[in-house]
Order: sequence, then structure tokens, then C-alpha cells
Amino acid sequence: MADRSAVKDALRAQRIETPSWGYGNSGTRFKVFAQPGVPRDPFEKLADAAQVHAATGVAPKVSLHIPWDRVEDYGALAAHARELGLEIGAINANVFQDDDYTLGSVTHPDPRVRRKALDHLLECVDIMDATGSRDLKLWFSDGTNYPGQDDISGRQQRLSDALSEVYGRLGDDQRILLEYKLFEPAFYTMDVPDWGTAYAHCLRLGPKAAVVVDTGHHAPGTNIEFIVAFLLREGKLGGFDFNSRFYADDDLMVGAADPFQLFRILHEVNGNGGFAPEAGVAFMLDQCHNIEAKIPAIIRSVMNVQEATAKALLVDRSALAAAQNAGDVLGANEVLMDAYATDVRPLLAEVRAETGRDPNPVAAYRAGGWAEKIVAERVGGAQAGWGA
Ligand code: PSV
Ligand code: MN
Ligand code: MN
Repeated sequence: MADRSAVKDALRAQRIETPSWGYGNSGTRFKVFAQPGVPRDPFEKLADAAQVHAATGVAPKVSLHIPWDRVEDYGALAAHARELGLEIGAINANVFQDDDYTLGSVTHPDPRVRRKALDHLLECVDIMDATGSRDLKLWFSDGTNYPGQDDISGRQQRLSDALSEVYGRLGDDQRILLEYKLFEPAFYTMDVPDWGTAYAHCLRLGPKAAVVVDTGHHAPGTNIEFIVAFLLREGKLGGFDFNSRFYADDDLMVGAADPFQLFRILHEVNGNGGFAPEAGVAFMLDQCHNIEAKIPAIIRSVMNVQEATAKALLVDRSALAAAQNAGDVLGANEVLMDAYATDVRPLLAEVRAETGRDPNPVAAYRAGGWAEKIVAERVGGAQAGWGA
């Protein structure tokens, strides 16, 4: 049986990074449904993120997305985060919302456009220097829509050239986290479509480059936990963009569509040392909350990750290994399912109570009056990334 106090220690130590863009208005290509009280600037996004950390105790880091979070002084923004008990997490580059990037950014056929995109990536490293961020998260919407449109392998060379130049700019304690996505917005080829492509580029770059697994970025039915186990074994899992999906990159609350898959992923994280700080795995959310209230949705997402983590940590690893080594198929499966079937909410409630928090973070948030306060104070909330 897993050691209950060790599980509680691990749950207390867990850190889940929330996305600045998850607090602002977002939507689909059909409509952005504005919500009252959303942040009007990155400082207010941090104020909302502080509510999530206060309620959960495990979300002190906030990812930024540039230019959605552009400010005059990133050092001041980082200082503001610290005043709120937070810190700035990954810096996400954005080379997917400029007309110049119609045919791609770093892989564009025009060297002028490639230079412009590369300059933005380098600017993001400057921002990391100012915020103290470790990770530069790179997702490229680059790709083609029609056979013959461009040279598939030529685009890989352009990508490699750009990544190498950014990699050369990194400080000793900084990393590139390269994120892949099977399709959208390009529909014939994406230049970083899958984990193999991302892995190969990270391998070529060196030890300060690793892969980001966004759980919404695979073909239906993909065994994501296999990818996670493989990348962890290779020391090339940089982190997650957690969300859930029913059909595509739906960006719904993580764990809401398939909590069993989330458990299986975190079971592989646990089994391959991925929860150890030295593994350097960033557990980030990347969600939109198009129709649901933003802050409670992020709290719920954090809770969903905590619950799946608790279940994964409760797996009786010695019984599992014994059954696996004995070729006891049903016995091994039963060990895993026994942990998954455990209601871990009382355990998490205990951990929260022991850290002076309400056992129910969503209820605590709702009772705190923050939602009413920001609706009254914040008139004309900013569009997050989608409307920027
Ligand atoms: C692209 O779908 C993505 O997952 C990338 O991580 C972007 O940075 C993010 O969504 C924007 O919401
Ligand atoms: Mn993502
Ligand atoms: Mn996505």
C-alpha cells in the first residue's frame, strides 16, 4: 500500500502553473463571449491568479503570453507577482496572430518574415531575463494547407535554423519548451505536428530543450501516456499544457472529459520520476473557459489535476511490479484500477485543512466575494489573446 503521509507530502508540494490567458475573455473562431469582471491588464490577471493560489495552495506560478501580456516593465510585473505571493512562469511566444505570418513564421518562405518572427522569440528571452522565467514555450502555428504549397523538408531546415539561434541566446538556467500540435490552423502539414518532430528538434538542440505535451494536440485515441513515459525516460519531457477535449483542441477544463486518461498520464509521470523537482516537468494549464466563469473553472482544473495525482500516487507500486513481473495481467490491472477507484477527495480535504485552507476551494472562492468585487470594479475587461 502507498504511504499515506508521503502521498500527502507530495500533494502539498505539487505545483500547477495557471495561464494568464485563462483569466481573460476567450472563445472560438465563431464568437468570443465576453464576461463581466475579467482582467483589463496583466496585473489584474495576476490578481485573479492569486485567488486560485489562495484557494488551492498549489498554483503560485502564472504563465505569460506575449504580446497578450505586454507591459512597459516586466520587472515591475514580476515584482507585482511576488507581492501577491506568485511568480511568473513560462513565457509563451506568439507568432500566430500577425498578418505577416499567413504562410508561417520561422518557416515562412520570405526571409524578412522569418527574421521578424525570430526577433520576437529573442525578445521573449529578454523578457525571461526580466521576469526570472526558466521556460520559453514555443508553439508554432506554421504549416501548409495544400500539397505542393511549400517544401516540407525545407521548412524543417528553416525551423531548425531559428530554433538554433534562439537556443544560442538562452542563459544557463533557461530552456526552450517546444510544443507540437497535430493540426489547426494549418490543415495539410504542421511544421511541428507530433511528439517525434518536437523530440528530434530538441535532441538536435541540446540539453536545454524539451517537449511540451498539450493534451489536446493529438489525434483521437492517441495513447498520450506512452508519449509521456518515453519522453520522461529520455529526459525530454519539459512539461504539459493540460486541458481536455472531446473532439479536437477544445481547451476544456483538464480532467473534465476523461479523468481516467489524466490518471494514466500522471501514473506514468509518477512511475518515471516526473514529479521530482529535478525532473523539471512544468505542470501547466492551457485552457480557455469560453462559457464558464474563469476563476472557478481554473480552481476546478487545479483540483482535477490534484485528484488524478493523488490517485496516481496511491498506486501500490510494489504490488504492481510483482504482478507485472509475474505476468499477472489481471492482477496488475487490478492494482492500477484499485488506485483509480479510490475517492481521494477526503485525502485532499485533509491536506487543505492541514494547510489552513477550506477543504472545498471552489466553495471558498465563491464565499470570498471576489467575483462580485471584480464585476463592480472592472468595467470593460480586456480581450485575452483571441481578441488582441
Ligand atoms: C495552441 O493551440 C496552444 O495550445 C498553444 O499552447 C498556444 O500558446 C495556446 O494554445 C494559445 O491558447
Ligand atoms: Mn498549448
Ligand atoms: Mn492548444
